[in-house]
Amino acid sequence: MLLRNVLLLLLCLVAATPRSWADDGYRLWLKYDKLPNAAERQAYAQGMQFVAGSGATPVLRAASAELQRGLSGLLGQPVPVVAAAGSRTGGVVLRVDAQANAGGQPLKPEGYRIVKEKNNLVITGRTDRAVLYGAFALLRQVQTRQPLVGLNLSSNPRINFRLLNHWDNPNGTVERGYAGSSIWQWYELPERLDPRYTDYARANASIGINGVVVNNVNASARYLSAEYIGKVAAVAGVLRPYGQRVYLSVMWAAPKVIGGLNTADPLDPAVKQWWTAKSDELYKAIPDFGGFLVKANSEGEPGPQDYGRNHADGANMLAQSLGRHEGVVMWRAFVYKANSNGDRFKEAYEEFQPLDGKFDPKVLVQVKNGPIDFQAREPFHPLFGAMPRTPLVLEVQLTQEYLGFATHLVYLAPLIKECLEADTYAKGSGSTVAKIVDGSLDKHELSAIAGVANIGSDRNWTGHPVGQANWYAFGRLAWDHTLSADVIAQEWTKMTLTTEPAAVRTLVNLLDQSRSIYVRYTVPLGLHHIMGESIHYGPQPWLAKAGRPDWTAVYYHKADSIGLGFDRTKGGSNALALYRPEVQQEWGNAQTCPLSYLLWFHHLPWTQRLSTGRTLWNELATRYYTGADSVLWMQSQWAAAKPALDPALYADVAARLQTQRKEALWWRDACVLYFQTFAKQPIPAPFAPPTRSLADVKQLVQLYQLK
Ligand code: BDP
Repeated sequence: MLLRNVLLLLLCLVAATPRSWADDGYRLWLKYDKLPNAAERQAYAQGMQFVAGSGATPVLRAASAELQRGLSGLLGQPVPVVAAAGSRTGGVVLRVDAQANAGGQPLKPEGYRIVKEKNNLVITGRTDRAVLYGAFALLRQVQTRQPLVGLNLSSNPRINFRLLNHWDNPNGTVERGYAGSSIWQWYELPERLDPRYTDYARANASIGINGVVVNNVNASARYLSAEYIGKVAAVAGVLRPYGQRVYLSVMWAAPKVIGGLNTADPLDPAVKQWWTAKSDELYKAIPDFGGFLVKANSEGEPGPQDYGRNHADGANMLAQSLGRHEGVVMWRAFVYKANSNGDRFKEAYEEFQPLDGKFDPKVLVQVKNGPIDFQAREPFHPLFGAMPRTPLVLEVQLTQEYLGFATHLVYLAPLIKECLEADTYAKGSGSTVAKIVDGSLDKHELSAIAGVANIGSDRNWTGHPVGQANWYAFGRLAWDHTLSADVIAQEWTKMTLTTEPAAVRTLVNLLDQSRSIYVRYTVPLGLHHIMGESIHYGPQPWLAKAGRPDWTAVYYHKADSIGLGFDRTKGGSNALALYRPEVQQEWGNAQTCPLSYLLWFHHLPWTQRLSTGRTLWNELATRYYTGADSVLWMQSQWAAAKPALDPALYADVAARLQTQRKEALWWRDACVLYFQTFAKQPIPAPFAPPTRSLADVKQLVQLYQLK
């Protein structure tokens, strides 16, 4: 009796206790918490009483399991999975249909359609993967609280290969990773499969990512050993039901390092044979292996040039080694010669553009969004629009190497969109980077986009909770680059943070502004590459000596007593000549060049009057000051949303914003005080000069360089 009473009491206590654990961010945007409004839940539940049509393949089983999990959570009642709908109606039906189409147009293999049919919601597509994407799209509708009445939703991906690139090493470190260590536990694989791999795969599938390069582009040959192929195959097995293939970054010299050959010359028959055998071995273990990513003859990595061959020789040999297998080779164009004394801006173009038309049909060339290296703002890479006969992969960086690590809140969709929407004029006006990347401009079958992952072993995956928005936004843009940064921010906010309308508006505005604010207090007016040496954190505009001249800051900003900026017009390095005349015309003239790119292309006098009415010096100082003060505005916006936010999550971001403010001041003071030594002008009113000296700030920065 006593025991029964105690048990009863315990039960009551459990039932009465409000959810007491903090939101640790692990569930990302797939939270599936019960919708707050009972009438709304009721309305959804009427048409979602069961999930049917799931049994046939692992992918369909994954889709129905996700729907069951998601809908049960959101609607607060069990939603059973049944084998077939039979005569029942009022449920969600999954259907693979080889004839599936939308509005009379055949769907692409991964495109889906959700339509009402006899009181059921039918998710259809030509493949099970299409249905999986449709399932997540339906969940998104409910998560973002869209009405289902009259729902007729269809969507095709615009880009074929939508990949995350992990810069993860075999020892568990992540190059430029700021969210803990690697999620891949290589030492435990293949025997133990961390449950986290499945949650990772679910998250990727929910945004349409269909491929994962598991290892760093500065690759270890170890991944190509029989032992590691077994480990990679185990990971592939977890990702497969979620529509994702694995790819490997390869080390060019692998035939020497692990193959016992004395050369890695792509034209050497023994080398070719080695790669062919290796590809066969890979496909035996991983029948849907995606292919290779290669960083060659770049930053000290080996490559075909070591043998007097060019990038096409290397890429083509590797592509041919894939033989009858389905995979592709993504060959990176991130190269800049050793001992450059010209303009690094031009180097990738000079090496790759002449190779257009010389690549095997299975090769794609992977190009970073800008010509230097993932700076907070770059003009689009001039290779876009200059290699019409080669499919180009757009590579963007989600990990915030140059954007404040996991400390600064920076929503990256505006950066990615800026590049995608840039007009190359390759085939007249409207030849955007997006149309080059999705293959539509030059009629390529293959198309791909890659995001350097910001994911690690941190419980919340990305370190900064808002880093999750960048993973999310990348996937959504990879699927459909016409979506706006704002719409994506709304989706993510509602799914991840809150659906309370006023808070959503505040938070979305905060996300939308965050990248331009970061640019303002770090690299305004087109300054670039003035960050801390090697770790790439904090300001170091005075950096004048490094391993190479183009690793310094002074190489890029060229401050002197006359003015500031890199002259890339005809009178300077003439890098502008790599762009089409329309672009040259706009950017080549300091009067018409957008202020955001001004110092990328012009060396202007401190006293030059800009379109804002201020002189260059005054505008520069104004931007540093207003940029740093905008972080106060960011703090106030975050605080305004507090009542709608999980308390632990609120506190986490609020604390990071304090660091961000501190470091924005640090950037401001470092840059205005340093550039003032050249401009020799006062800080313009109404701003007060920094209270610390340049020497003070330098000392701070030096600390970060200490090992
Ligand atoms: C640079 C990173 C370096 C990468 C390189 C790359 O600093 O760690 O290896 O890019 O993309 O931005 O290969």
